[in-house]
Amino acid sequence: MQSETNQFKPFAESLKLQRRAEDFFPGGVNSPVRGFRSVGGHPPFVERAEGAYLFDVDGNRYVDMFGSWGPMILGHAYAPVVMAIRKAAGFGTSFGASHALEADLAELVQRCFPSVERMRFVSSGTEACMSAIRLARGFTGRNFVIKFEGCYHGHADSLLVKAGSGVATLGIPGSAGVPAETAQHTLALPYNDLAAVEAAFVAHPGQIACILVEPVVGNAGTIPPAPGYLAGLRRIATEQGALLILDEVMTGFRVSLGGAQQLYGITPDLTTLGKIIGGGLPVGAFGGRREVMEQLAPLGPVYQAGTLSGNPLAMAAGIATLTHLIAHENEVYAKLEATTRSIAEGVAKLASEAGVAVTANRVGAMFTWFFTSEAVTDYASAARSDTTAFARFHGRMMQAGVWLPPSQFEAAFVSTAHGEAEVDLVLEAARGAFAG
Ligand code: KE4
Repeated sequence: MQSETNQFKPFAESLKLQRRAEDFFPGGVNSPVRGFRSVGGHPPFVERAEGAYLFDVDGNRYVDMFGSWGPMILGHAYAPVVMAIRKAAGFGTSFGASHALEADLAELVQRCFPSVERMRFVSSGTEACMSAIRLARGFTGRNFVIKFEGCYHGHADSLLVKAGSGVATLGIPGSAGVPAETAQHTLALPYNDLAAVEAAFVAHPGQIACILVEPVVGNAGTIPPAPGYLAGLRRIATEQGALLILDEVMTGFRVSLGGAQQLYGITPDLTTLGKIIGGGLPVGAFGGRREVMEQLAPLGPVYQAGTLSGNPLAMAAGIATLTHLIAHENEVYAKLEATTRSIAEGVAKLASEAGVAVTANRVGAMFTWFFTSEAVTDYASAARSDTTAFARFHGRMMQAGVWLPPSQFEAAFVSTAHGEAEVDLVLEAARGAFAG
C-alpha cells in the first residue's frame, strides 16, 4: 500500500525504460513471464529491493510476493548474504578451477538432503533438470521421460512439452523449435493420477528412464500432491527400474529445510535444486545416488559441464543463505508457515466475503489464489481458472503496492522478512481490490 504521502505514481520512468529495453530484448525482457503479458499493462522497472519490498524507478514501493520466483526466502539484500558476496568478490569473481567454497556449499546441501550422496553444481534450474534426465537416460539406457502437465523444469527442448510457468502463462502448447523427434520421448501425463503412470509403463515396457516431477507443483500455480501420490511414484519407479527425479528447484528449502522429500518422506534417486541454494545468484544443482552420479564425466560416460559452475560468488551467497536457514530452522519455518497462512487464507476469506470465487492452495511458504470455485488438483482444473479475474485482481493489487507473480499459473512466495505489517498491507490491498 502506498503511504498516505505518496499516492501511487504512474509508470513514467518505467515506460521509458521499457521502450529502451525493447530496443534490445524481445518483449523488453530477459525472461517471458516478467513481461506482464497475461495480466496486461507494463511491468514496473525495479530500482532496488530490501527485505520484503521492491522499489520501482518511479518511487513506488511494493510488498514483494514472488521473491525473484523463489530464491529470496530471507528477503532482499539480506546483510549476511550481501557481505558474503562482497568478501568473495575481493578474491576474484570466477576461477574455472576448483576451490573450497564448492564443497562448503555441498556439505550444507547434503546435510539437508541426505539422498544427495553426490552432486554437481550448475548455473540454473534448467541446467540441473536437463542434466538429470540425460544422466537418467545414460544410467538406464532408456530414452523415454515421464513429466506431468503443468510442471515446468526449465526450457530444455525435451522438457518444453505441456509445460507450466511461462509456457502455460502464454497459452502455448509447448515451444516452436522443438523437433517432434525430440518431444516424442517425453510422456506428459496428468498430475495426481497414478493410473496414468502405470499405463505409461505398460505402453512403454523397459523404455522409460525416469519419472520427473515437481513434488509440489508450483508452475501451474501451487498444486499439492494427493495423499499417497508421491509414494506411488516411488513404488512404480522402483518396480519398473526407472529413476524417480524430484525437481526441488522451487520446493527445496522452501516447503521445509529438506524440501518436499523431507516433508513427505520420499527418497528419490535424483534431486534437482536451484533458486534458494544460490541466495539470489545463479546456482542450480543435481545430485543423488552415488552409483548414478558416478556415471557423470570425468568418471563416467555421461557428459555435462559449465564455465561458471561452482562460481565462488554464487557459492558464497548460497552458503550464507543455507547457514542461516540451518541455524534457525525452527524459527524460520514456523514464521514462514504462520505468515503465509495468514496471507493466503486471509485473502481467500476476503474473496469469499466479496462473493469472488477463489481457491487457495498452499504448502508452507508457497501458495496460489486460483480464481475458480472448484478444487485445483491438476493442470486441467487450474486451467479452468478465470484468468481475466486474476488479471484484474493483479492490476488492482499492483496499484495498491502489492506485487503478485504476474500469472495465474505461478506460485507466490513469502520470505522471513514478511511480518505482521506486510500481512496487514496485503489484506488491506485485497479488501480494496475485491471492493473495486
Ligand atoms: P531456471 O532455469 O529458471 O533457474 O529454473 C528452471 C526451473 C526448474 N524447475 C522448477 C520447478 C522451476 O520452477 C524452474 C523455474 N521457475 C520459473 C518460475 N516458475 C522461473 C521464472 C522464469 O522463468 O522467469
